[in-house]
Amino acid sequence: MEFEKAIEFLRTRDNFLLSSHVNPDGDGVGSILGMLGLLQKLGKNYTVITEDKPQEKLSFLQRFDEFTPYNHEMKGKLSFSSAIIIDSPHLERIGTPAQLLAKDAQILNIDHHVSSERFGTVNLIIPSAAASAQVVAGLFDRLKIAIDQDSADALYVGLSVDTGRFRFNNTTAEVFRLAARLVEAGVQPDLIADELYYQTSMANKTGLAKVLESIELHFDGKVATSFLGHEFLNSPDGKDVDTEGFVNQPMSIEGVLVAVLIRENEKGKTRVSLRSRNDIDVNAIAGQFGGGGHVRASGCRMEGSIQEVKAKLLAAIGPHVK
Ligand SMILES: [Mn+2]
Repeated sequence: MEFEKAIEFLRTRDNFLLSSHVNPDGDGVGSILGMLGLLQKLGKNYTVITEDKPQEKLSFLQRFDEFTPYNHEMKGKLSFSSAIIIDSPHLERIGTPAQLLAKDAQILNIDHHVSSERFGTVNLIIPSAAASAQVVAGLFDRLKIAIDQDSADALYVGLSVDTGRFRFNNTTAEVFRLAARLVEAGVQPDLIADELYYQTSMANKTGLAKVLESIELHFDGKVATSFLGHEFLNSPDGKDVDTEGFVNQPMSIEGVLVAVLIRENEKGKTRVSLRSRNDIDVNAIAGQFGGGGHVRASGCRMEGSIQEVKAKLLAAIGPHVK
């Protein structure tokens, strides 16, 4: 039913604004680029505007240049009465491009977040899907349109990123079936993995080395802490470092149940990432310090030196691992 309404929306409307959440990730970008392939087949016109320019590492995808970052001159000049918003649980999460929606704008909301606010006129929300890319692939199928190679590459990126490289517990048989079809459509998994995960900067390696060096084990090896100090983060190398995924390093030590990465962005101001296994609730632990997230992945901001922050965190984590 949701698919039928979405298809009617696409068939009967035109001149779509496409957008996703701020700092669009591999799934947001991949899903939009896949959607562009579909809209081209349907002979529709579109404009892609996001608050931020997507990550440069995704620029190998065809049609990547269709992404335009929002600028204030657009306001007043551009007004869209039809929009397709993908992979964003709330309308506010798309940021500034929301100002380009006409008062009576009709929105097709495509997503897989359980927490979706279903803000669209038509909501195509499939929480059992691993990625929004999987939902977009479902649109191709129901329209009986073959997935072209450029769209296949883009959808594969969404699938790979949102399943943590086909590793998280959302990596279902359905995900592999779609991945297999995308490979049949021309996707080369080795090339895409290389672009996404094996083309990082030297600054990232320097940062990673510092994180590895800082790892300490506590509570009989059940908790691993790590950190990056402000001296490094504000150095020429540190400024460009992308710390996404660094917390997986202490987490991937045998026996570790809770991993901590403390980023001291400025002296005395930190951002903490927490990960866990065995359903230890790091959402609750982060909540004690005003943060939150998911049961197995969360974060918070804390004030104090790295040593002080670490001591407070260990006191909070201790009861969960004893
Ligand atoms: Mn997603």
